[in-house]
Amino acid sequence: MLLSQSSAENKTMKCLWFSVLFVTLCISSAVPLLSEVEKNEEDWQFAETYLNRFYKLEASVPKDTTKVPINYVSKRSLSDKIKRMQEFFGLRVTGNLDSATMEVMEKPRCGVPDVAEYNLFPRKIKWMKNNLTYRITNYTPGLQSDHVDTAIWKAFTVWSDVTPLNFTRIYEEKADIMISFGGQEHGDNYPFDGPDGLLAHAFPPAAGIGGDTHFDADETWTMGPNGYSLFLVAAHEFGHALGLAHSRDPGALMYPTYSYTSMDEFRLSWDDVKGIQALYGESKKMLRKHSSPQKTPNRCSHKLSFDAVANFRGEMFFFKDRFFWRRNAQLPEVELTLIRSFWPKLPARINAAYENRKGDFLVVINRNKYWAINGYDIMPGYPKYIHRLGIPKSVRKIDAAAHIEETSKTLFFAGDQYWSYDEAKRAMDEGYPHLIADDWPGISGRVDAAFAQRGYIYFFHGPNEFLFTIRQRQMISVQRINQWVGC
Ligand SMILES: [Ca+2]
Ligand SMILES: [Ca+2]
Ligand SMILES: [Zn+2]
Ligand SMILES: [Zn+2]
Repeated sequence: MLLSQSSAENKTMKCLWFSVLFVTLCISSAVPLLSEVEKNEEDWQFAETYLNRFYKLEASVPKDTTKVPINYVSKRSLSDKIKRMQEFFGLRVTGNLDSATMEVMEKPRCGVPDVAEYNLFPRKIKWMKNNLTYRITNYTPGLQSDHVDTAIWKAFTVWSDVTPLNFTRIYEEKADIMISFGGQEHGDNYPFDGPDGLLAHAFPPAAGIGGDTHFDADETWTMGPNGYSLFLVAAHEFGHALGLAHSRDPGALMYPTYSYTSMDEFRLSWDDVKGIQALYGESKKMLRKHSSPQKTPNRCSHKLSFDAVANFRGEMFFFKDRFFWRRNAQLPEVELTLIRSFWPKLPARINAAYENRKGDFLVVINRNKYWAINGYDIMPGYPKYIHRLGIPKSVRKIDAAAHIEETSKTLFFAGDQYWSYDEAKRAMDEGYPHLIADDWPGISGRVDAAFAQRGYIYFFHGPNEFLFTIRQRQMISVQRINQWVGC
């Protein structure tokens, strides 16, 4: 299976080295990502990345970057870039991410990774003082003023917690960071665009307009998951106001696209902390425990382990911490994505997952609850408790799950035991649990993740993967898991 995947990858790679005009020939076999028609968050993120990489439209900004705000972009403002890209390829110019456009985008993206970054600050631009002032000059109708004050203050503490920076609010005269809500043209010749699209922008550190941060007054600003979290967008914008550019780390606050986390759950990533400390140094203050930075998993780490592994609609998903890697045989790059950017309502982490192919849904399990997912949607009625499947209530956490298509059985692993659930009969098989070690000789104790395919079952434990035949229960190979995620 691995062999056929890599030969498909090789073919794709070769296509890429021909001129762009041949791209359409190579992509005819490209499989749709998650579903045939809908173009959603993932597609838009993908397109945004593509356009920034291949259509360096930001290059048209003036040399003096302190006079140019950094836009926080979501969907609509991409449409102009898409139009230019469609013109170039002789596609129908719609400004929409239609299938033909997506297909063309899918190819070039694979072959030229990591070229143009979002680096809008070629020089180190920073404040030459650690005590900065801010002023909130107006409010937005949708959000109570004390909520705005809280969100803004919390957003500053994100950065003051990890640096020697102090932020003091003032109520009159000019502050270093002037904060305002404005709709459309709001006085700086960088108009906003109504709901969605541009959300906010901030000017890099400098006198005058430098550091100033503007929020689009036409957005639905909130303190929670609906609309846009003012706290999250403000924390991101203040990163720019302090001199940070965008990050390519999908776990970073300074990643260019918006993905919801609650104010209480929020933590900076190591990438953000490294970035800001490179400018201002470390904090002398005690790091608050909950604010210690989060790491983004490294696919090449010798200590890499997976939380859960599942197939879904022909792609493989490897869950790790807040993220998953997605492996598609047609795409040479294995992409790392935040779980929440796909499924904002899921818990931040997943313990086990499996595909129910007949039902065409993915089941993800966190502790003793499970969710059924169809594409980007959580199916109604979830989460449910695993005890409803017949697993004893004493089991508080499922470690791994694997669905065997041929027999319609789903195996649930917890500790050193496992259960076999008959999906056709919707009942637990008699005689379970069994000890994992009894039935799968060579596996001692628990497993991190498992998945089954074409008569084989893969167990993951720490950095190793154990491959068994399902019928004979015979171990065939042991391998490092890094190869699955492109290392
Ligand atoms: Ca907008
Ligand atoms: Ca697991
Ligand atoms: Zn930004
Ligand atoms: Zn502005």
